[in-house]
Amino acid sequence: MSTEERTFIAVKPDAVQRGLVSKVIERFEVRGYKLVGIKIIQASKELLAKHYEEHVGKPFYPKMESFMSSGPIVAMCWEGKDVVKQGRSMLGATNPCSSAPGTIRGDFGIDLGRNVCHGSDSVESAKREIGLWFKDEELVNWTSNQAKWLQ
Ligand code: FUP
Repeated sequence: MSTEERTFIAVKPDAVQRGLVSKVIERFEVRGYKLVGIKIIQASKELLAKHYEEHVGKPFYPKMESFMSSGPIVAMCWEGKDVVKQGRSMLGATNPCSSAPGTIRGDFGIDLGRNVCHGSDSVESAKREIGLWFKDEELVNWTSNQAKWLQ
């Protein structure tokens, strides 16, 4: 297991349907982060309930569950310096109406539900979410020469 910080980033069904997967990947790649896990997955209600455990039971949950299970999600694990915090700032505010231009949600998001992507909000949640979406053997430890310039 790498000692580098890792985060969980998911491209949500709206963005997969709209052909925005490569845009999200590109932003993390050009920022110098390292992709250590990626897969396309149709999320079950059980997985979503674990992922969004703090929101289960809230009024908006059924609509969000239906949206998040409406099509495939691209689940990714990215690694690098301060990637959890930087990843959140690259995503932008949760509601695309308030996310700054230049952020992923600010550039591509439609509304609070269809907000393109998810990113872990702390190192703790990142560990929990990576464990939910990936098996250990699906994460690859590799050395990027580019990363040497970014430490
Ligand atoms: P984030 O950490 O940015 O994913 O934001 P939250 O944990 O606050 O919300 C998780 C997801 O719930 C958001 F991506 C959008 C959705 N949501 C709604 O659809 N309606 C709400 O009122 C609040 C959140």
